[in-house]
Amino acid sequence: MFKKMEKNNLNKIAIRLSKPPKGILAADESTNTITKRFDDINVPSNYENRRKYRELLFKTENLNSFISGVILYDETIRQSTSEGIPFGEYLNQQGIYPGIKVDTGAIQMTKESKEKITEGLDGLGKRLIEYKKMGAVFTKWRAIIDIEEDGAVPSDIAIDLNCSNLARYAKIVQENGMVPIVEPEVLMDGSHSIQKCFDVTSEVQKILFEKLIKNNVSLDGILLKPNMVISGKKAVSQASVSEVAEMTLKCLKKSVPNEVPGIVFLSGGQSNELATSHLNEMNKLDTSLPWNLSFSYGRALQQPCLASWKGEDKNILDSQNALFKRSKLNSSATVGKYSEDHENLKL
Ligand code: 5MM
Repeated sequence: MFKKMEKNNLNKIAIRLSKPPKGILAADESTNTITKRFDDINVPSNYENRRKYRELLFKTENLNSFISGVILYDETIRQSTSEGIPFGEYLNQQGIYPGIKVDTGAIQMTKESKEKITEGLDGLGKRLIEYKKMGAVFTKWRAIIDIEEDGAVPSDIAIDLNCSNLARYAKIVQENGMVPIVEPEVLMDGSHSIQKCFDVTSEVQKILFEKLIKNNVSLDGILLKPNMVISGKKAVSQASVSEVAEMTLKCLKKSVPNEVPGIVFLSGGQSNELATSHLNEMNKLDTSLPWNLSFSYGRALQQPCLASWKGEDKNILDSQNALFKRSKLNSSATVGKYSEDHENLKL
């Protein structure tokens, strides 16, 4: 009985997190990553500046109209607003689900290999108990799959090990009553074609779902966070918006079982506008998909916001307006109602 209730609860949360017109804000940059972002705007990456920046994001007025959940980093979930309200509690008060990144990062697979494997399974159960007490209801784990021209990368072993870890992670998270976001990211670095991205993404998702099923993960209590099927960043010929939308949907229909409640894309280094256009096109193309199709963007929501902030209090409102705008436009894209003209509208 308890198990059934728990399963229903996970399904409800996964649906609420991915249901249009809302999506997820990925604000789970590790200290290394946020330091790189702060370096770009000449802001020192210290504990207080990271806290201030996250506070700015979460206090954006009416963010909850477009954002269903926020993914936090370990340091961030332990921080509070300037009034002393812990971020997990603050987000819950706003009707936004707090989530937590629980992988501990990716390391080189072997000394000889250029490929990476994501770690973080040791002690995961114990960490989840603590995160749950801090208000987190969902989690995220990101595996990174690279593509190289020579065809040797990705190797079968890199796909296999990363998918096994994702499946083991998802099982532990569900056993602790939280929704796992499963993120197998096929990187868009390199000069490969969209067809190559399609082939690798399809293979990775096929193996991932085999492993999830073997590990008895309830597919109706997870969210998939995939890359879109897209040309490599350095490819001479770049696929059009409609090609990206068609090939991404073709890949997902082939690999993702209907029980999965939602698919929330990562932006992976696409421009803000393209990340929005691609999502919009997919939601326009097919209105009878078996899963919710939304976003869980990091850079494509935060880039303009960081650029306007520059670490100065006088810029907080402008910076929040920039986050509000990208959240609203991506929200429109979840229902196929975005148009490029909206980029110029005053919101
Ligand atoms: C926000 O960045 C996340 C954490 O990255 P690191 O562990 O490398 O610091 C990242 O996992 C993110 O949640 C996803 O890649 C989606 O972000 P983008 O920028 O690709 O939309």
